[in-house]
Amino acid sequence: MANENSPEPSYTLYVYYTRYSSWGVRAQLILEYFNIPYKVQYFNYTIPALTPPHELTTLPVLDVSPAPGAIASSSEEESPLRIPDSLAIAEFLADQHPEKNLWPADPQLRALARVAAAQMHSGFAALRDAYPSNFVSRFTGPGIPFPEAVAKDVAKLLALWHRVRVASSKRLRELGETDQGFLCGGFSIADAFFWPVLWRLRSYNVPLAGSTDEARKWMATMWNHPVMKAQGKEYFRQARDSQSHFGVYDDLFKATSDVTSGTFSEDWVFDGDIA
Ligand SMILES: N[C@@H](CCC(=O)N[C@@H](CS)C(=O)NCC(=O)O)C(=O)O
Repeated sequence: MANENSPEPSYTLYVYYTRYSSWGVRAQLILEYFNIPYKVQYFNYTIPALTPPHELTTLPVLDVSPAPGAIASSSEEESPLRIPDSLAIAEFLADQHPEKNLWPADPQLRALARVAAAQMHSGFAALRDAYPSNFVSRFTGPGIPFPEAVAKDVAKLLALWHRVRVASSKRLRELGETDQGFLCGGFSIADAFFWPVLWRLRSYNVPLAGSTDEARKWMATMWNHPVMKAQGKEYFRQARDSQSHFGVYDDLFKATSDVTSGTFSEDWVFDGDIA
């Protein structure tokens, strides 16, 4: 907690417009959910004036400036700590704010959450490649590709959410703790890591027929939570600014006659299915 004796460092998040972001949005959601103050600068690599400077090679990047009053003896020491990876950002914030439990406090739940986040961080390549993150856009129709590798990733994802929810509910019962319905009970880094995947399922009208009640309840918990709803509003706010447009993603199926391209309404509600 910030106080006179331990002033907080200040955070600046550099990200592509988060309405399309699959990595940076995780860091932003963690900052937002846990109410950690930060500044944000959005970039757009399709508009020359809005591309990130060369020293920001991959985004997201979190710059951590020393707390006011921290004395540095040279300009080099005054430069911010630069963290260019969403998982490393999440871990740093968890270390920096232990009282906020960015990871679950219980070691067993924490292990479940870490495994889930690690799987998302390094897996699901077919799903990610096929369906770029795009919060506002809605694509429907038989022309949306659903190759076997993507179907396998979707099945794996739904099974992972089911498995983690079942194991967490059991552990929370053993501990006598309230289950808030997130992957490991309370919202954690693990949930943030899957947030942009939820949009992918929504944007590309992915069938959820293989999902269990547990997996669907988790999806509903995410979609219906006020913080995630507020973030949704932020993505629509970005969409009203032409500087945020990545035409390449919005026009993905421009040449495909059996895909209808549109946008979601801001008050869309998850009712257990996407379509
Ligand atoms: N593992 C990284 C992946 C970041 C990533 O691939 N970022 C993309 C944008 S969403 C990027 O900057 N790509 C440009 C590049 O790799 O040069 C993370 O989690 O932060």
